[in-house]
Amino acid sequence: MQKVKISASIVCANWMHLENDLRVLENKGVDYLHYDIMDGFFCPDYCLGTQIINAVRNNTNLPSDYHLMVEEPSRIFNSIPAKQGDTLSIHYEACKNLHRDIVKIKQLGFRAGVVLNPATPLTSIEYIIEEVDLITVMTVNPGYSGQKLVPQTLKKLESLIEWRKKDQLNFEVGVDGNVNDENIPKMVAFGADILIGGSSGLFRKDMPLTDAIDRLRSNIEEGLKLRK
Ligand code: S6P
Ligand code: MG
Repeated sequence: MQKVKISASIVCANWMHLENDLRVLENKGVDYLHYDIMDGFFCPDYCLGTQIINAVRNNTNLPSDYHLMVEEPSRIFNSIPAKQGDTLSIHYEACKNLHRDIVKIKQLGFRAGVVLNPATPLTSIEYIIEEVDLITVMTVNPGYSGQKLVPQTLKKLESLIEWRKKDQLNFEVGVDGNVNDENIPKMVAFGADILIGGSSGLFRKDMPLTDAIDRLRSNIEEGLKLRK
C-alpha cells in the first residue's frame, strides 16, 4: 500500500512539554517536522525564529519541512541550515522571482517546495512545476492554526494530482490546514502524499499525542480505500 507521510506542525505542539512531544513523534515514526516561519507581513502572525528552530532541529533526527510564510523569502535562506532530506518551501505569492528562488533553494542543498494559498490558481506554477520536489496546497489561509477548511481547495488538490499523472511528473503533494478526522479521508482520497498535522488532527486537546497519531493513520487508511 502507498505510504502517506505525516509532517508534524511543531508550532502546534505543547511547548511546555516539547521534548516529550518530540520523542513521541520520533517513536511513532512520524516523517517530518513542519516549521512555520511567519514574518508578520506576508501573514498576520510572527513565529519560529532561527534560535528556536535550531534548538529543536539539533535535538531530533526527523527531517525538516520549512514553510516560509515570508515576503521575499530568499532574504532569509542563509539563516536556515540545510541538512540531508530537509525541504524548504516558499509561497508563490511571496516571491518576485519564483524560479530564481527555487534554483537557489536547490543549490543550498534543500528539496524545493512551493506553496499555494487557497485563492491562487494552479496555473500560476505552470512554468516551474517540473523543478519542484513538493507542492503544498494550503487548505486554510496562512497565518493561524485552528481555522476551518476552505472546501474548494480539495478540488485544487484533485486537479494537481491529475496534472502530475497526465504529465508524468514526480513532485509530492502536501496539504496544510485543518487536517482533521473529517477532512483527512477526502484529502488522501484525492491523492495527498504528505499531511501536515496541526491542532485539529495531531496536537489535539481531546486525546494524547500517541492516540492522535494512531487516529490520523486510521483516517489515512480510510482515505486510501477511497482512492480511485
Ligand atoms: C497555517 C500554518 C499551518 C498550521 C497548521 C495548523 O498558517 O501553515 O502549518 O500551523 O496547519 O493546523 P490546524 O489543524 O490548526 O489547521
Ligand atoms: Mg505550515
